[in-house]
Amino acid sequence: MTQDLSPQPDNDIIAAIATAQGPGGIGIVRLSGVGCIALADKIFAAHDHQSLIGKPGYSLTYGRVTTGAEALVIDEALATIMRAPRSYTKEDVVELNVHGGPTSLRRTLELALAAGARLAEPGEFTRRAFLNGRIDLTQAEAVLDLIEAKSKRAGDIAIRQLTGRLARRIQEIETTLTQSLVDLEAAVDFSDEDIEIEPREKVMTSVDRVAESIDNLLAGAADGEVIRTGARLAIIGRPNVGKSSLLNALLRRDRAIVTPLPGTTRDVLEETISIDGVAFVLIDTAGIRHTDDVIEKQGVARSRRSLAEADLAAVVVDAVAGVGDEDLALLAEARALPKIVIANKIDLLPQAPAKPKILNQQTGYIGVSAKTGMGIDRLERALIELVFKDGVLATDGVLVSNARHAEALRRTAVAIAQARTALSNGLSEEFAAGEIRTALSCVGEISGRDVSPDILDRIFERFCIGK
Ligand SMILES: Nc1nc2c(ncn2[C@@H]2O[C@H](COP(=O)(O)OP(=O)(O)OP(=O)(O)O)[C@@H](O)[C@H]2O)c(=O)[nH]1
Ligand SMILES: [Mg+2]
Repeated sequence: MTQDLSPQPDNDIIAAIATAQGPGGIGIVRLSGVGCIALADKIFAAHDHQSLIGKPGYSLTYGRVTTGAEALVIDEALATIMRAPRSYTKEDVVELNVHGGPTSLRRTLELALAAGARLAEPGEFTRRAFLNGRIDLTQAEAVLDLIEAKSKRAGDIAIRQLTGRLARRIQEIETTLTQSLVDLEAAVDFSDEDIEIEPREKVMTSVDRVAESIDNLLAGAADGEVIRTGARLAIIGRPNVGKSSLLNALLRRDRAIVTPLPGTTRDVLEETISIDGVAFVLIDTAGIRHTDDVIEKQGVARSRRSLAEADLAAVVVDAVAGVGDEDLALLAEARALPKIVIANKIDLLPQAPAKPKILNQQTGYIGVSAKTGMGIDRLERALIELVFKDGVLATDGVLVSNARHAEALRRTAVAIAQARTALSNGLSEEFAAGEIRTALSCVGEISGRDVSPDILDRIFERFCIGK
């Protein structure tokens, strides 16, 4: 797509509270757009009696937020001035640091609105940063990922993406594909003339390189997504095997009710923990068995639903009783998921149990005691191994963590493969050129170079107002 078809940013003055709701030491009202510094002058009186409009970029001015007319003081404040294009949005930006808490912030915002600003839409500051070309779409999305990061690793991926690592890889792909397209089009245009262009080999080599780069990106995509969102681990098993005790042991606090009575847990309970910097959502469920109890029946149905929605399953069995038919039936129910069998209550055995022969080789088996904490570290390591392929946590390379990106990359790869086939089968360059154009439009969705306003709306509506 040509640059002028891409959506153009508004540059009217937008305003929003940029900090979290609730009381806090400091809260920030942010303004962006042409004329926002002059607007800030109307609601801010500097201690040195000078106007903000005369201040340089990246300066901080002490003063007060006041209503213009009666000069009623709302709060003490510091005004930060950032001048276009050296700001978050590439526009003039003013940030008024007032005291946190709803009153000062809301009154300051209302004054800004009364002075002519418009309330920002969710994500509108970041959207402007994207539309003004300061960041690409992967970086804009990384802002949200970073804000929402549930674990250290998720934060690591987000910050890498925010600093443009994925953006650069996508750009390399775009550049190579664009060059290939130019070469192919030249070959089409000059096909009648007797000039020596041998674009086929050149394009095939380039296209192979791009295909390899996409394969590498896609190889880690599933792991990246899990790191970003957290892995959902359903803890299932017969009643009384110690599922709730295990949840408590992993959390290291008494979260779930534990009793010697089978059928204690009725509702599904979720808690997030971080193992080796990765978030796991632990889901404690009602023990699965046949029952006529109305409440327990609903609990069992919910257990099954949790299992269906999980990424991983931990099938808990009683170490003393061993793996019985009912446990095997549960394992079969969890067959679609990566899973581990946890033999709990090993404190009641003289020695740790061996893995039963009936379990297949892929299914991990680990003995623990939720009561004494024995084996819990090993279980944590096993859970990390269960989700991630070798080495993904060690890599500091580019990790695709967003399903939208992975999906567009897959379509890019398909188009490239078709271009490759067309070329090696000796079809006219025009076929290949058509496929390369499709591939370019798919990668363009990732960078945001070629993206529809709908997709942009969908991405930015997930942001909060003020970001
Ligand atoms: N000795 C021993 N007892 C345990 C262990 N883990 C749990 N228990 C006991 O087993 C009983 C059942 O534990 P829960 O954690 O409530 O079991 P559950 O699987 O959640 O049971 P339901 O919610 O009824 O399905 C309780 O009396 C626990 O104290 C363990 O590792 N060793
Ligand atoms: Mg329970």
